[in-house]
Amino acid sequence: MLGPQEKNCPITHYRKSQNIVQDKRIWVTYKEGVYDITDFVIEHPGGDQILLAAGSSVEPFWMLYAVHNNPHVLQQLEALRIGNLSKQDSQHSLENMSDPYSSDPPRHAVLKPASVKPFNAETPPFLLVEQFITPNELFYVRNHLPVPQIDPETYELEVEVEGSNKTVLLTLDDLKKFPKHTITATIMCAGNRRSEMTKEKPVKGLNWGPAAVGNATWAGVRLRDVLKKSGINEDDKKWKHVQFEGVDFDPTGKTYGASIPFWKAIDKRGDVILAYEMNGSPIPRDHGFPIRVIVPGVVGARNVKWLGKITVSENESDSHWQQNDYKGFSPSTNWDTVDFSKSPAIQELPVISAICTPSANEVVKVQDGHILVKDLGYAWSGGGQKIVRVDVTVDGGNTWHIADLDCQDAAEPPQHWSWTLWSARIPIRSGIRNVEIWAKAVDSCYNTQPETFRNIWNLRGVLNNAYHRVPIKTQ
Ligand SMILES: Nc1nc2c(c(=O)[nH]1)N[C@H]1C(S)=C(S)[C@@H](COP(=O)(O)O)O[C@H]1N2
Ligand SMILES: [Mo]
Repeated sequence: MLGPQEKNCPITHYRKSQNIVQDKRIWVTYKEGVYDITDFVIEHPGGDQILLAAGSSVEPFWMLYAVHNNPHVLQQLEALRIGNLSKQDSQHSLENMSDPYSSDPPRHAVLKPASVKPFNAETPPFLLVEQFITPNELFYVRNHLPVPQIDPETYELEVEVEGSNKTVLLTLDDLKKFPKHTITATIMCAGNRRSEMTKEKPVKGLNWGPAAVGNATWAGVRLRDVLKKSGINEDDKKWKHVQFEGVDFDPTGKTYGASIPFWKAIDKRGDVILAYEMNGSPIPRDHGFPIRVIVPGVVGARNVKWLGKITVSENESDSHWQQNDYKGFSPSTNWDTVDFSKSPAIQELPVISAICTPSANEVVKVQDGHILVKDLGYAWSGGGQKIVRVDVTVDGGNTWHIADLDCQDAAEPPQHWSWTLWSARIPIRSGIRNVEIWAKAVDSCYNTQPETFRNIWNLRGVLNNAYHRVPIKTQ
């Protein structure tokens, strides 16, 4: 086997740029094989997750990032094999492995997973638009790592003010002593509707349909109150960001993390809460039990679950998910040219809508020359903007019909955090059997959706807000 000096090597020598300086070889093992992945890493500057396994077996990492454990990757790896472990060594590595997902919670059977380990699943679209408030057990789940097991009796949230040597520890009881604040807010994954963008040109990421989104009533304490109690002066210009860390972690001990701008965290009207309830119940384990930050109007990724630590800082979170993911790029940026440091992290999401029923190729009845679609879809805009109109067409935009906004919160912008559910009665010319319904929404800033994915395509498949188009058959 390879000596210990190689074992300690590689990660620190890796440079994430075009001019990689690589003075040591990087190897991993898989089952009994030993593989030299140095050239692979140099040629794939984005594919750095394999580096987590450098110097050891990739199996524990593939148990975490199960998407990489597929025939295509195995084939690539096979080409890099440089030797074999002794029988004893490979037996040893297998015995030391246990499934980090074995204590994940049970899930409702209607949540059809896009990936199981980590668990990711969206609500069936037709159920999504049945209710203004998405029931907890149907709410989409987006986990990057195993669900941590947290004992609420011993749980403590750490609040750090950078540079002050001061940390405050708050138990669940301490938190519940702050005034309770309740908001209804939509949470949406940046990758919602990615499956449509990827048809334009392949993108990397989970193949979400239109239902990686949900609307819930969240109750907890205002982040603003907790920060002020921790000695933060809201007018102090020094503070630029508030960072959050979950207690879910990868095999190197790195936790999930993200940050939001300080103004959003401290603003009276920002409504950021440390939530302990979701729709009147303790937050379910999949959604962040016992405490999760809810940042209304802001992309799902910043709504950190299983919150362990808050840091008030001059800097953004340095986590992978803040720095090297969840950012938008030009349609011409590819994996060779992408520079994550050049794009800002996504915060407020742009206006979006989706048709949830009928589904593609469903047969819809024509009555009195119209199709009547109840609970057709949802529309939402980030930044607390409200939906002011949803337009629908079945003739490629020659004529637009204004949808009925059936369900909408009374809150005014920029504190309108919930989605709008809408329906429409659309005239259909007689004899036409195949039609495509298109929908687009307009928000209270008069921002609207782009017509196609062509000019908003981005390599990570985020911000998928082109007109939603659903082909149906009429009868
Ligand atoms: N600690 C932690 N927080 C997290 C995540 C995670 O993996 N770990 N996923 C984020 C992402 S990308 C999204 S879209 C939302 C999903 O929230 P949900 O699972 O409650 O729907 O949680 C965010 N918060
Ligand atoms: Mo997400």
